[in-house]
Amino acid sequence: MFILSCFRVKAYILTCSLVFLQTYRRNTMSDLTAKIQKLKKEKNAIILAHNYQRAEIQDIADYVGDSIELSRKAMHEEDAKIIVFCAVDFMAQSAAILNPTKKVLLPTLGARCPMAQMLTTDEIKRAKKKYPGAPVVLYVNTLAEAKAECDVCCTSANVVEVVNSLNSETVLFGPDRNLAKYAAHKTGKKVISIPEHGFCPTHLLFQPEDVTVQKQQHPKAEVMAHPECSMEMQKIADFIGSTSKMCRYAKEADATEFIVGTEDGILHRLRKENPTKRFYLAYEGAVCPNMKLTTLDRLYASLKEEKHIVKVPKNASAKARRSLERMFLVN
Ligand code: CIZ
Ligand code: SF4
Repeated sequence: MFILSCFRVKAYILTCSLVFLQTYRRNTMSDLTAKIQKLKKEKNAIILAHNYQRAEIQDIADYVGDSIELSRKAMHEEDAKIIVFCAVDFMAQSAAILNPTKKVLLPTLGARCPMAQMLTTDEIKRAKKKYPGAPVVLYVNTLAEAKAECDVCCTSANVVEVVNSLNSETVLFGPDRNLAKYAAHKTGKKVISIPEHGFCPTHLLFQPEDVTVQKQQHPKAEVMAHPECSMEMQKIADFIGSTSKMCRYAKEADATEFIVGTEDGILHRLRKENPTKRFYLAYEGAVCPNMKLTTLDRLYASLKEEKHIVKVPKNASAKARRSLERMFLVN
């Protein structure tokens, strides 16, 4: 009896501590949110957030979207003096390239996309020599110097249209080999990956076996997969598309349950936009650590100290801009 009482007292203390911590965290978060909102007005800034950002960052943002939606938003922004880009390096770079009169801030310097680092300019030059005349299409997940070496950029939302727009049956494509295979499958063209094995470490985590387990628990759920996933994952998916396309598909589909094969941040948006539908991550660990580096604290510090300003070397910027603009002409 005595032991049971002690156990209950301990459990009670633990519950109280957890409630206290949660309330403290909520209060801190709402304090920070209010401070960010105030600073944003004072500094005439807008906040753009990628679909893979933390829920609280998405909630405070003026606009949430995928890389092409955010690039368009940044490009057409007229009023704001500062654009705080809550995402990873290459996306903020695109904003700085497309709207050079604005101060573009990346809240966390270390927020780098590992896939974007996988393709060097030397590798592109070598591939061009090996396949003379073949146009080079680069996923926007590349650094400005690489974009400067290509003919046109694309995103996962418009890759098929971009590859189809080229008057060539052979296309060099980098850095994501899965997106290259997806493009080849959809267009019937020969799409050569540069480098041969570029990949997204987060999307690589999805395995068809995990989907099988999820399917047993949610037999009516449809499977959505990102084209950065392996071909095995793409083969078992009911729908393959970018995050913006997944959002549209989930809204319009008759299905009410979905197993989602992309980074976990998208669940927040999917659930917010479809409160009556259910979404399950195909693999619980599919979290991009780089996207999650941006926290409310860092966003606040970024706005307050106006750091870290995204700077792109002039020469690379002008050429990369041309590759991005060509993409916008297609779609
Ligand atoms: O294009 C993007 O924003 C990325 C990296 C993923 C997606 O499909 O939205
Ligand atoms: Fe890069 Fe993959 Fe993270 Fe997107 S999810 S930023 S492609 S590592």
